[in-house]
Amino acid sequence: MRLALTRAVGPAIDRCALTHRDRVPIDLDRARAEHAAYEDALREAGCAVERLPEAPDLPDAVFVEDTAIVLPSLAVLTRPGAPSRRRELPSVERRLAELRPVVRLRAPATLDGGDVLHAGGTLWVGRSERTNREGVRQLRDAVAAAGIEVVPVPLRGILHLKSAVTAIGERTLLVDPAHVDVDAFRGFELVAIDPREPGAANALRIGDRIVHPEAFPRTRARIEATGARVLPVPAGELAKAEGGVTCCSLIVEA
Ligand code: CIR
Repeated sequence: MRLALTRAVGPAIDRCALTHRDRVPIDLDRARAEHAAYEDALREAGCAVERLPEAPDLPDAVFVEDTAIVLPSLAVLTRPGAPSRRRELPSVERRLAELRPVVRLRAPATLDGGDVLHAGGTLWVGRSERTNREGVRQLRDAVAAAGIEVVPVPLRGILHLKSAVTAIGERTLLVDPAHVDVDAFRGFELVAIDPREPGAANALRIGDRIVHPEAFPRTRARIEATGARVLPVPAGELAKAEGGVTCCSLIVEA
């Protein structure tokens, strides 16, 4: 079974953390409708969707991806780079501890799950404003026993690594070369986003399906040209909170 852990969009979303975007009003009803459509896409991709407890006073709690790295043999609870987000962790830890042994990152480490791309048996970790050197080091220690390598990747002008690179196949990555040096990913087949669609590099691969924002049809055509099957979803309101499709779930192979 494949489980997708999500969390409802909370009423405080308007007070979300922002790094590379200006604050604009977020329509809560529309954001909730988008989130429901996203959860439907997760179900269509074969996931059982389970919501974590609501966290109405935590603006960014819908972006559950940042709180943990879930691997087959363990889960690593992160220490998000934005201090406002650390209160999201206890409810995630409680649920993950029922599913996997959980290892915690500790201060002074900071690391957001959005910076961690699991591809080709390696964890590629963005060195962003949210993820520091100690975060990379502690993650490397945590997964060494599982035989997983950790490779840091420099970023330019973007929140997280997975805002710029995501997996759309076993050995195929969707990339935005404006924000990451793609030479880091030699050995993968690289599909660049359409340059008229900034933000299109964040895709969520679940089995043979790719959940991807419907606002990027040109990039969708490039993904489909690889033979992948895309599930387009509305994602414009949560994008105003600097969130994408990977951010809103933790996928657990149960
Ligand atoms: C934040 O800045 O932390 C949130 N407003 C957005 C987090 C998006 N998460 C992700 O890309 N993994």
